[in-house]
Amino acid sequence: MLYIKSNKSRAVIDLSGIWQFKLDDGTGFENNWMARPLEYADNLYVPASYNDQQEKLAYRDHCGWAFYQCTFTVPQMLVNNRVVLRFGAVTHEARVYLNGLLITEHKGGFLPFETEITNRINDGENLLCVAVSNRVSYSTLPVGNEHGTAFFGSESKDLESIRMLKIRDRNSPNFDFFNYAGIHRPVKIYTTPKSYIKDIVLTPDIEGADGVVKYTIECQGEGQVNVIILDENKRVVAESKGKTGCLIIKDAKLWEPGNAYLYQAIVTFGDDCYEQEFGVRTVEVKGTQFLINRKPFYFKGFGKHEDSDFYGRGMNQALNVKDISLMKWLHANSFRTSHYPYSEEMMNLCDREGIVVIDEVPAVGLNFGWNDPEGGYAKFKTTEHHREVIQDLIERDKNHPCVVMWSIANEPDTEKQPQEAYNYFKPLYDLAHQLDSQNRPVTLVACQNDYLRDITAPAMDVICVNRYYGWYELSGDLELAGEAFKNEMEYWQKIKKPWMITEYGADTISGLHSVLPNMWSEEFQTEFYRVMNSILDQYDFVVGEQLWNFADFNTIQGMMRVGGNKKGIFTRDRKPKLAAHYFKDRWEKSQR
Ligand code: BDP
Repeated sequence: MLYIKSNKSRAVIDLSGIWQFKLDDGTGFENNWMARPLEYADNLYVPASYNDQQEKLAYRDHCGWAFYQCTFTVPQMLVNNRVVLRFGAVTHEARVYLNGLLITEHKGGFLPFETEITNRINDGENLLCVAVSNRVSYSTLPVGNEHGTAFFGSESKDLESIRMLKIRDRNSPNFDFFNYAGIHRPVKIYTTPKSYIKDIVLTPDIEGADGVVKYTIECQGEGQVNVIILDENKRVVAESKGKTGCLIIKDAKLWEPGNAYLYQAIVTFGDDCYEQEFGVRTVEVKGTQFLINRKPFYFKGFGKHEDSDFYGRGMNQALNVKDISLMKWLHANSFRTSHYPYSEEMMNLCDREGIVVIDEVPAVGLNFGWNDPEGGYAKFKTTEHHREVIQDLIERDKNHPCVVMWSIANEPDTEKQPQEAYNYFKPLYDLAHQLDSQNRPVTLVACQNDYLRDITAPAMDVICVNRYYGWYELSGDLELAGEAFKNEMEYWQKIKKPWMITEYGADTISGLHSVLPNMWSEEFQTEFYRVMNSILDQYDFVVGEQLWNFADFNTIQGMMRVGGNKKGIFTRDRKPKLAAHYFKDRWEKSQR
């Protein structure tokens, strides 16, 4: 799916701004709220989560549908074009109504969707209504507890009335980040000519000093395809005709981590044209190495979240710019889009800034129910949707040079019923390979208690593991934690595959200090990393360290979370903790 751009053949209308918003009271659909202006609605900003925009418990704790509305008018000069309505992401499920009629529905909160509205728009003002559900269940990704109810009380008959009182519909996410919801990414209307370019697939390779770019252009309607490649000085460096072909860029400048170089493929088809940026770079796994442009690459970076004050999980471009700037300050080179695809705008920025990305689908929470007879993957009704999100992610991000690996899940249970887990994930691993014309490595981020039983993580191209020795296990005892970690590394060494740590960390209250490394203090977090890193440094098969987390982030309330998850090396408002200075020094001096 192409990103939205305005150019000489395409126009864009951005619907970002203040929309009308109202939580469903259970009668919204029945009373046709979609068809007329919402009564007693609030003014909320789009794109952003609705949860933190006003001081309302109901906004924080809502479970179910909510309604958004805005109006728009398409300028007369555009109406002879094909007109498309596109959503960057609506979390987690959307039903879209135009002038009272359902025009599209979408499941999944982190990927774009669009629908043509050419013949549906009125001459004058149009009423757009988006119903949004934040429910997570056994069939959504991320996964939530099916009933979304809380049970609290005793099974005893005497207490029946108390028990009943405590049961209510509520969100019960099976993941450690706040279940932010709403219209999270831009809503835009764009036009194309009636015959138009539908998709562009670029597959770069390197031969000697040259870049070799295979291409496929998908078009709708009649026309001739032309492709020219421009370098960063807007000089034509290659040209071709036809829907498929191969372009040679002589003495190509490579897209390198930390040193991005972007070419533009200018595709024309009849009256339509589209400029697709891309980089010339290769990615492969060889032996125990991860190679970018045939050179060993070592990941230094983070697991992150899209999470900030007021916006919640809504796109925040100033913060994206800030985060990349902080990464560069730290001499980091990469992050994983834990635990869902990030905005297209962030991916574009990473392309330009040379930040390397592990691109993850929203498959988090596939880790309970193993011991009940109906449990395991039979309990999750996610297989089809899991295929869809892998397909849609690759369709969206295939041309990004910053993406070097796909992650098909975070911390699924891969050990209690190892064969069942393998049977679930192996076809998804194969699917990702099959769909990606660049054939990037595919991984799954594991967190086994008993790694000896796991046959899924070792079947991936890179073994990615999350570890919390010293925090959740062997809490506070860094000496023993180091020994346990070392012991485990001896096991992984024998598997002879590239291996990286994709999460390790300790909750840390900014400003809490202690001379000795006591848990929750800034000194402990720093010491924790020193101990773990000293072990990582002993092994050549380790291809990266991505700590958890870049910054503190919001979670559900719970006794393990003090105002959210505090494992950031930055606070939520991006103030460094001691560990940030430690990593800056480590990565600056790193020879890997
Ligand atoms: C890991 C999860 C991550 C959590 C982290 C933690 O992948 O989402 O936030 O643990 O507990 O298990 O901090």
